[in-house]
Amino acid sequence: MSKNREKFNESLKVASEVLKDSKFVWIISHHDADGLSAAGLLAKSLMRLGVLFHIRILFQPTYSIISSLLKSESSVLVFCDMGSGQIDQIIKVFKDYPDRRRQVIILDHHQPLLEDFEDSEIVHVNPMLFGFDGAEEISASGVTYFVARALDEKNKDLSSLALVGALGDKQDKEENHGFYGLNREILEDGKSVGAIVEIEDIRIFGRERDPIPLAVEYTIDPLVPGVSLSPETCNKFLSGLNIPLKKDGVWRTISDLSDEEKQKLLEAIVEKIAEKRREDKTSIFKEIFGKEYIFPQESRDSYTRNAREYDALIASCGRSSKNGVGVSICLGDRGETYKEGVKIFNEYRAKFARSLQWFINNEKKAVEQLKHTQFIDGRGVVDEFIMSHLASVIAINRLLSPEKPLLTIAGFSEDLVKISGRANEYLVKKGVNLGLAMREASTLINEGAVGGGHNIAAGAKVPENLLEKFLKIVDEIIAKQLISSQD
Ligand SMILES: [Mn+2]
Repeated sequence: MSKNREKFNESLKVASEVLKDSKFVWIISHHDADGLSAAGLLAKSLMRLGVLFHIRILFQPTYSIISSLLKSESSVLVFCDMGSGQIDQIIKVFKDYPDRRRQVIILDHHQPLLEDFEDSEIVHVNPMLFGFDGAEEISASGVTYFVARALDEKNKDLSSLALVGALGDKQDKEENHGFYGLNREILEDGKSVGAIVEIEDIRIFGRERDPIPLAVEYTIDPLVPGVSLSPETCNKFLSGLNIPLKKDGVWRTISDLSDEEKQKLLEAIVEKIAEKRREDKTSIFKEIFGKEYIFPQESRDSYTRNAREYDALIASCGRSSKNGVGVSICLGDRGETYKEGVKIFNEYRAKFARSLQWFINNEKKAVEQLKHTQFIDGRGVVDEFIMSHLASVIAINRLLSPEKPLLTIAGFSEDLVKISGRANEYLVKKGVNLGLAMREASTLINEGAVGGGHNIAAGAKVPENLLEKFLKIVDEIIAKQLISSQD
């Protein structure tokens, strides 16, 4: 489908006009970094309009949640980062309860369930309807940003939040970790009003703020084998480089280093990764060097000054079930709530580092091999939200064989387990579609299992007593996908 910008703009205009005329708006959004930034961005633009709002952060909207939300007094409901996959449920509630018909706006970038339907009370804003790539070039925060910009050009300063959301959904897909398409347009807006500065540098967490040893120790994207996660080995590694780590008794940061010193550090890191991964150094270099996005209005010591750190901060709030803190930070709180967010982030970071260390120490024992898949059972060791994050970090750093999809298992509720699946581009090319496999396996075992997602990343929730059966069926389905794509 070719890109139709005009149609996309029309849908933005309709949404913005509905918002302008409203008195009270319910914002319903997702609990990940993209969802939290989208909610904050919309709330901020409504505040500027003088429109009252209420925010509810969800994991997934079900029929009963949608139905109870539509019961509320408010005349307008906005779904952010969700809704396109639940349009059938919204229409069903409208049909089942005609008195609950309300004006609904959907600001989403996921695959739409229904593209053609007639209902003037649903404004569907999704760039995928108009030929744009919702997986890589625009997030829900980006869609929300375009609505905010249609409301008032002055909202261009909110472009920074839109990029935080895009990073939350891993949309820095250009080779140098930059943005393309609609996200790039948002970036240009941000630059034009001085809200965003784009630079190229070593991509190490805390580059403007943290003492160098701390920054290097906590680097996990990419992970520096034998250096990250351990203060002792990290200090040893750094002292071998002969780079002064303090100036006048004060810790230096990555951004304080001279070009020569940076080069030295960069080469040493690439060397360390190359020892473990046996990949060519140019491609490793490309992983660790690239675009950074700075928000100059934020103070130098704040996590919210760097887009990637902002993303990590609010994502940790979502993963720790502290959505309110995440949204408040997006709304601009840099006082007490911000401090609470930093505390949550530090606790999360330490917990995550322990889980990653657990995996690295136990790799052989932790990973079980099936014929066409491999899985890690983290029940009782790693909690649900950390487990799916861990699956991503394992995949990014290629810590396991790329020849088989990885499934991770974590406890979810009393009798349900949560399964996260990660494939890679190589497997997708060979015919693997994890989303389909998870959905099919859930349908086959029936009895309370649900699953689905994208070809490369998917998830399922399965009754604990059927886990073994589920894994076996997924393995068989993957085998079939591999064979049928060879024909
Ligand atoms: Mn999203």
